[in-house]
Amino acid sequence: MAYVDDFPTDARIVRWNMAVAFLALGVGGLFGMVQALHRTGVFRGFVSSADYYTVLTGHGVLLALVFTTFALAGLFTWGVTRSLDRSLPSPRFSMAWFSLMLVGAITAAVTILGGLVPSMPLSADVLYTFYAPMKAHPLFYIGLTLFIVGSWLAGVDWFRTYWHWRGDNPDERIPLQTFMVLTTMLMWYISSAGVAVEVLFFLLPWSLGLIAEVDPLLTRTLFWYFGHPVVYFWLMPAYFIWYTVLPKLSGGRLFSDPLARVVFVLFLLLSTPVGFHHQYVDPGIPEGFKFIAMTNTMFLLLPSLLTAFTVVASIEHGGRQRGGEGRLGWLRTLPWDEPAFAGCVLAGLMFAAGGFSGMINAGMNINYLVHNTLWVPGHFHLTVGTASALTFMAAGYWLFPQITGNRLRFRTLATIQPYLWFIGMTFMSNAMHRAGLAGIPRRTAEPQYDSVTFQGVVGGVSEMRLQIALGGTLLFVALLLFLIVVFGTWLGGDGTDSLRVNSSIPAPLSGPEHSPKILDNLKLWTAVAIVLIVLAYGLPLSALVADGLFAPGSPPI
Ligand code: HAS
Ligand code: HEM
Ligand code: CU
Repeated sequence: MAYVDDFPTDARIVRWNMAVAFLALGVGGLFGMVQALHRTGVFRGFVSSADYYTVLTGHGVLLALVFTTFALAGLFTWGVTRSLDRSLPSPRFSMAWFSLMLVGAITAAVTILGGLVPSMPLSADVLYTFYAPMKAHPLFYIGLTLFIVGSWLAGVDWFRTYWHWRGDNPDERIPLQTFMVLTTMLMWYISSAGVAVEVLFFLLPWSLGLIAEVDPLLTRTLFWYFGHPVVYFWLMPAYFIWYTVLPKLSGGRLFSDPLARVVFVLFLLLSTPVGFHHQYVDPGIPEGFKFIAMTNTMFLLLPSLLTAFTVVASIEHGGRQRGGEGRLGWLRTLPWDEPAFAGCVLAGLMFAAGGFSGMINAGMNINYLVHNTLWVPGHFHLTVGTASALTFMAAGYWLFPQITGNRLRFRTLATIQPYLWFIGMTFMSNAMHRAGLAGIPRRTAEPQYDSVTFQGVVGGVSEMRLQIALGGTLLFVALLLFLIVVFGTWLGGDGTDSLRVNSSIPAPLSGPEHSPKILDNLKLWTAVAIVLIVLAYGLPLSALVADGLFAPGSPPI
């Protein structure tokens, strides 16, 4: 039986969330290609340089916020119901949070894109980081608020399902997928409180004209308090797939369930007290607290390094189960023509590179070299733009047959798609990193460098820009292939093929019984997380507000 037969109402929630996610991905990806072409200096016909920032805001918001969160909501709904083997308690409540998120996302998107239509009084050219001093139309902040409240309610839905299950199973360990969902959501509640305060107490009243000024440094600090953990909100659903689905796709089992739990607990503890690593160049924040953030960031590498070990060990186990031998021979027996597998593994490979550029970002001194250059988009197109995005697409290949009851269509397109994405991203991200080292800024429609000539291109700035444009175009083509496959599967099938999907997930090699029960004590970990945040943020934040909540600047501590 496929998931859609066992959980028809939940399958609908999963389908709708995934569909919205992938539509946002399509539109956002188109904007991305426009940006990549515009920045060559040659292919500028699509938007004017003034409109570039509207498009860039649309790209960031639709991809980094809308696509990721809806994909997470789809995957987590599937994971909770599957692993607890029970439906979400109330379909109406589930539709309510989904609708709230959707209305919020559409409101924000319309406000941004309204900026492209001169006769519309809307605009929100504030980029996806939206801190002051840039100001958007109030509707943008209202849309964001609805969206975030919707995501909170989604978490309530998953927690409620878990509590019902707990009532029937008082002594059992939390199933791994649900454990991952709950820890991720706890981290989300703690961190998104920062952005909620920023929007509700400062940006929205300011945009409505209720207060005259805000402290830009305070809004930036509140944003980055949220802005680092949000990157793990994008990553943890990808890890959720790498830990619980990828081993099976490889032909084996998860190497260690306890290690996976440790990783998610570490993310809950350490994701938030690191936000200052986005503010190394901000004046008004004492160096010592930046240093603490750097140290915490280096500790935060640990869960990802543990993941690299556990996930690769699980894949190796799969390869050996399939008959692979020798030190590297197991690599050859892996199912490279299976799009869900290839997508996850290629995403993992790119993430290894993205992780290394992240370590470079995190060093306080070397950050001064790369900050605000194209190096940074190079970094995050490997992380959120591939580790998360390509994994969500790969999960789509595996899940759409299960949530629609239809066999995957256009298999050949699906098979080449992850490779095309990988090649496109190799061009784009590598060139972005190089361009950043050459000092080319990010977030500009007018990078002040020589315009492209087709002679003498190799080795210079022009070559990097061309590679970005070439990579961006390949990525967009890959995106179109993906959309054809998933929407073709959903809309083009007749629902008779569901039995062709083997959706079972085998037990891990080392199960939860090999770990202490304290790992499942979510209250304890949440309390420790809050203590760490108070230590990292207490003093600098109190100094920022000491001279008045709305006054710019701060006295020295
Ligand atoms: Fe980052 C800026 C530091 C991870 C996203 N980051 C950004 C921005 C975004 C972003 C969007 O310290 C820009 C924000 C803006 O607009 O200004 N980042 C880090 C560090 C990590 C890191 C230390 N970032 C992420 C993830 C993201 C993300 C994850 C999204 C999903 N980042 C920074 C810093 C900045 C920054 C500074 C500020 C820069 C500036 O100056 O503005 C670490 O978490 C990375 C750890 C990762 C690893 C890699 C482990 C490898 C694995 C691969 C396993 C392999 C497999 C394949 C499965 C250590 C897990 C197997 C294959 C076989 C064939 C077997
Ligand atoms: C920024 C291209 C996919 C997230 C950019 C920029 C380019 C670009 C050229 C830099 C613009 C600038 O700094 O002036 C593309 C292309 C894509 C793609 C061609 C694929 C078709 C993605 C995906 C995500 C993503 C899948 C996330 C899931 C972002 C974010 C920014 C960005 C957050 C920063 C926006 C800002 O600075 O405010 N993209 N991108 N992109 N991209 Fe992408
Ligand atoms: Cu960060």
